[in-house]
Amino acid sequence: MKKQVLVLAVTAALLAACGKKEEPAPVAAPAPAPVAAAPAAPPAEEKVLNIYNWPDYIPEGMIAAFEKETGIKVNYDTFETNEALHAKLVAGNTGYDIVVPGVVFAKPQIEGGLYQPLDKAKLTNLKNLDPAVMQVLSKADPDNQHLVPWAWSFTTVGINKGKVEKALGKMPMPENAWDLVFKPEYTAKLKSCGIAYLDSPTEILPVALHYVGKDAYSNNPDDYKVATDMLAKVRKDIRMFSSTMIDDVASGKACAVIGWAGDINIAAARAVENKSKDVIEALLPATGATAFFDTMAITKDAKHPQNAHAFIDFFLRPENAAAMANDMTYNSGNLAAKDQIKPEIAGNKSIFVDAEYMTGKMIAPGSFTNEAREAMANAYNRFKQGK
Ligand code: N2P
Repeated sequence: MKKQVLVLAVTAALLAACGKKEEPAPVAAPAPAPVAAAPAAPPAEEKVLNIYNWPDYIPEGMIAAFEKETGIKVNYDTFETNEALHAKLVAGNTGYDIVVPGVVFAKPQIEGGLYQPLDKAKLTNLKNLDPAVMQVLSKADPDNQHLVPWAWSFTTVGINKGKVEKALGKMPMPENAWDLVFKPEYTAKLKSCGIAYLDSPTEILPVALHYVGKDAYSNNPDDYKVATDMLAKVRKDIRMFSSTMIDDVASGKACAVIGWAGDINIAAARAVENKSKDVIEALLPATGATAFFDTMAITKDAKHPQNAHAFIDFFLRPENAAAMANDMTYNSGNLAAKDQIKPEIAGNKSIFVDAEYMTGKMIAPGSFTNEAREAMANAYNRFKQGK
């Protein structure tokens, strides 16, 4: 009864705010106040949590373990690009409590008021996080008020080694791995075994900009023109655009890709599981790759903020962060998980990247203005359509 009165009170306030003059309907008459009102306690949440994350990005069994421990039912949906998540958030009323934006997009989303600050008192496991990763996130989120890391990796070139070597014939592997996907001499050869690009303007333009000697996070549309002039020359050699290419790479449908190192490593493991002889590798290009950091954030209008905090704190436990690395080949920025990482994962330089490459070559995330993102999307679409 009490709840219904509250809902009606809110409706009445909204109507008043809209300047409507309707008489309240008889059913809306206020119910008698409860005799002794309980002291204000946070309203109990229904045992539900709605999460929106990228595909192939959570260890098997993690959701079930959380549900079992807390009795909270998790609804888990996926999106494939930052652009798709952004459009949904801007449209509003997503129904999601936790979403997982990349920091490049999280900055404008925080500035646009799309997230609520975290209640750090509820996050006892924050202490497990690597201060260096929090420092990266603070560029988008001053004082780390809204974001905690989900996972990080980098956008790079992935290859099916045997297929690429065969397609190149006498041509040696280039010194700079980006040549494989951006230089016509190479793409003309690799076309036969399949080149795949991620399907997102803000994934492809930054690495293309970097390749043509521009700032990967340039906000200048003139630079996009230089990048798309380069891309236009190889357009005919690109077999597919996909942000879910793990199986395509594992099954040999694509031999050279612009993809996420974590996904390329999953494809490598899958090829082994499938007893394929193919060796799949995520490369560390000589000129650098673009690091990305995906983060958990609680939406402004989340209906289950307490459950969201419970899930975030659960995820920050060392064993869960370790599972992200061991099962998903993604690094989660959790220092306390270190001792639980399997040696073959800890030794994989495309997961746990050397300090030298990290500081000398890896390109840190930047940010784009709304106008730049729009110009970038137009440039990318023209390129994709071959115009
Ligand atoms: C999907 C991983 C998404 C990483 N498997 C890019 N943000």
